[in-house]
Amino acid sequence: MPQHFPNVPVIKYEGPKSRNPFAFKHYDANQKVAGRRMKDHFRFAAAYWHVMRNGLADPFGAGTALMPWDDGSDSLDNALRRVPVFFEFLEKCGIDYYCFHDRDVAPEGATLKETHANLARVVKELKAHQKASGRRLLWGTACLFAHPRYAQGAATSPSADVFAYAASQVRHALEATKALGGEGYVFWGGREGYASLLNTDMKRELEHLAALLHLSVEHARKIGFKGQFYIEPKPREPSTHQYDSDAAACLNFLREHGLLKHFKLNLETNHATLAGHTMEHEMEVAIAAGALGSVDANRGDTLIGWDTDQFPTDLYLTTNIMLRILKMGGFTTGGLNFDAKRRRESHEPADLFHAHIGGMDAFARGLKIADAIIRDGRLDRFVDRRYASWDSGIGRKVESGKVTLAQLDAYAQGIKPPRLDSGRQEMLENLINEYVR
Ligand code: XLS
Ligand code: NI
Ligand code: NI
Repeated sequence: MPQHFPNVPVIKYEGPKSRNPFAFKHYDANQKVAGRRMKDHFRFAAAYWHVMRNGLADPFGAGTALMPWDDGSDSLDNALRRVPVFFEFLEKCGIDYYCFHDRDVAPEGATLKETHANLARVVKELKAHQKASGRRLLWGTACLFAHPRYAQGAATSPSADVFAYAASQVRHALEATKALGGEGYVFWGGREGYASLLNTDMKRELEHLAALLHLSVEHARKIGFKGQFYIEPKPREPSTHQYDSDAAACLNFLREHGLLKHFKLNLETNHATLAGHTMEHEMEVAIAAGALGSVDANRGDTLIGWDTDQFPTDLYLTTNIMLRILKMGGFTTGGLNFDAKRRRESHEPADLFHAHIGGMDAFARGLKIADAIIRDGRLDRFVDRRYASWDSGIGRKVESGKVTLAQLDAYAQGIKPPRLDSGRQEMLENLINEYVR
């Protein structure tokens, strides 16, 4: 293996007593939990844009990240040199999957044709490294937000020519994803939204967004791409108002435009919190619609309120996520993609490893805790009992659509005033705390 991270060993599981910062304390890839190996529960992925391309700049200052393998240029050679570094990272960290945007891996050329040729060249390199290392592509996507041409949107731009450019990019990103055996393709809205309604025809923009998604689905069918399509909700940043603001808004949009059978959601924790929801809330909304596909694993900082994309280390968060993934029966095409970056102060290459190790260990604990809570059964039993009045009698009749409003009126007038049992929130919080330790 080449040595771009000479001071970092291959990360191994050493158990909870280990004090080695370059070891997993809880993530033991092949250990079985709830009948499945940990690695198969999580299907961890690393994000090319954060690991390789995030220089750790913020709105007030330049990047700080040390990347000795990168000459800082936007050349194709530099892009090709990054590939082996990334795969060395994946292998040392024991991460099986990755995700990328077209522009993370390959630079924009002087013409659109050259841009596509650059991508094709880097895809060749990625393919060779996937083959040599056994790593796989969880999903690909097109960056339809960084270039100034997309300043007013991509599919929702007022310019039809910009729409055509976006379509061209999606076509090539989709074909690259297929060539790499990608298991999914993501649409994150980027700048699909608006800053002012004074200059915006919202209905028309939304129809154009749906048109791009339909065209992409059709093209996927034509080229034989069998991967899952996802939409990734996010409420604001960069646009003031993003059309894909949260899970419910995305599901409504997909339903309205006849796209729900082709798409699932890729939910990101920091986007959920920016939308004023919890990740658990967003997951419940998606699961109820049979549309939870994949997760961008990170967390925000309530004291800052941006998409800070921090690594997930909170055990309540990972427990809550894993409770829902277990109940859903696990991922199929999706996985846990660390859409997360180090803090600007953590600028050394070794910090990439500390960050991912921490996220993986936090999810391993979340999985073990969630499994223990499910096996304990009290939480599920409590919820079942809370809704028991719907299992028979009048509740059952309502649920099966066998009652009229007049019959309910007659029923209500014939019973004693209803009394409620306690919701026992605090008792249940205590129950969770029996396991989160
Ligand atoms: C940005 C998004 C982005 C998507 C992929 O906030 O999270 O990184 O995951 O375009
Ligand atoms: Ni994301
Ligand atoms: Ni994000």
